[in-house]
Amino acid sequence: NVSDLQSVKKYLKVNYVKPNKAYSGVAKGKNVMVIHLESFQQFLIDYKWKGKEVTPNLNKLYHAKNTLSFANFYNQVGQGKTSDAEMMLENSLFGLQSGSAMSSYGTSNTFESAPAILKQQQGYTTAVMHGGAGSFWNRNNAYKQFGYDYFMPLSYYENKPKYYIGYGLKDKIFFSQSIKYIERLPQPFYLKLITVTNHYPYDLDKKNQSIAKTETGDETVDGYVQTARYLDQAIGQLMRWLKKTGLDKNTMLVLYGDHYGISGNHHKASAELLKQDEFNNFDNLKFQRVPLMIHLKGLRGGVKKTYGGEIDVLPTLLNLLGISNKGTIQFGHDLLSKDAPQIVAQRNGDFITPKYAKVGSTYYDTKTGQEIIKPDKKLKTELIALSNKVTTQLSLSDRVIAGNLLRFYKPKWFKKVKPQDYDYNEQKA
Ligand code: GP9
Ligand code: MN
Repeated sequence: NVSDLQSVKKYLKVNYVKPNKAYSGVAKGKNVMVIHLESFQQFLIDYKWKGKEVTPNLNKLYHAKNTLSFANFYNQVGQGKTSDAEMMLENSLFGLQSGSAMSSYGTSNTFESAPAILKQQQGYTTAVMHGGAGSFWNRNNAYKQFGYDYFMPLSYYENKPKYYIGYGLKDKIFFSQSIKYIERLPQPFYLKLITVTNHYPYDLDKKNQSIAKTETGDETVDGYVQTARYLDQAIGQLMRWLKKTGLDKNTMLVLYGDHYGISGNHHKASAELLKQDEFNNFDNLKFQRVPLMIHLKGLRGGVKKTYGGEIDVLPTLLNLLGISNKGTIQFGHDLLSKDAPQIVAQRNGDFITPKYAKVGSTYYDTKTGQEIIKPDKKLKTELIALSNKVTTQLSLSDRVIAGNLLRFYKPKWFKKVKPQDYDYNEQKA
């Protein structure tokens, strides 16, 4: 009820951090192109296999002087996987403890999402393109609640058996067919492109394999570098097109990995990939790092060490776009803020900070990776406080979603999104 919303508001007010002024509005009025890198982990950046970079295009982008890159950026998804990542990026709300928030609440809940904010505040046209089924993760309904003007799923694309693998069109085909839609989008636009080829089980047709499989002997792991390479090439192709058309000059690219590609069931193979003797639960926590890169002509970039996660993307972007998130129901913080709290929650209550980490009931020293066996009283209190902070944050976010609390939230500057205003007309255009 309304009083639940009051407690959430109070919590967010107390924990608010001021965004970094030096970056406020530096991307104002620019197009925003969010590229969802399916199952793409941070360790792939600069990773070499048999002497060759696996992802040369993304590596170049990662190190470019006009790219803000985050070396300690974590995925925070739960069972909702891709949809949890989307939920966090669009709303700065966590996915749920079990199931998918987008599936369970995406049809009926009120949201105050990125596309609606950008539309209302700065006249953006908003769209999602994805070479997979529109109903997957309930996107066709949830995007209406988020206020997306357009959603182009698979039905908008020419499909042939050889174009398609796993969950959708192969990324290169998806991007090249998306061009005609991107060209027609009124600017400024906020566009999300959801890739899918780098998805378990990492199958790829021979013709598109341009790097050898790894040799851990773990079947579910060894194809990963091949599909990651393919995704990288697709990105390279898209970036060349952006440059050719000049769109790169007024478009901010935001690339992020949604979640792990190699699950915690493959410790042995993971150790081998990382050339480590062992791979423990703490290594697996660090394995949850995914890339976040924000690229724009003229942007003052660099590789940032700040600890953060998917929940923080929206506040960071809004600041870059010159939109204040003060008073909003967002659980993340501007990653560029000097006061960023740097406590990264995992959906199960595990966490990592620059100093400490928790997996299950075990605490670790983040710097050394050593277990903290017998913390003194002061440290123990500090660790428990961190742990409580994480659980509070998660459970308040859960309350917002399970209680549909945003329906009570009526700031002067925001008009409630009406899903019936949108019709994605799932037919070939
Ligand atoms: C399918 C895709 C996959 O449309 O987004 O979702 P995932 O299995 O990664 O959650
Ligand atoms: Mn995914």
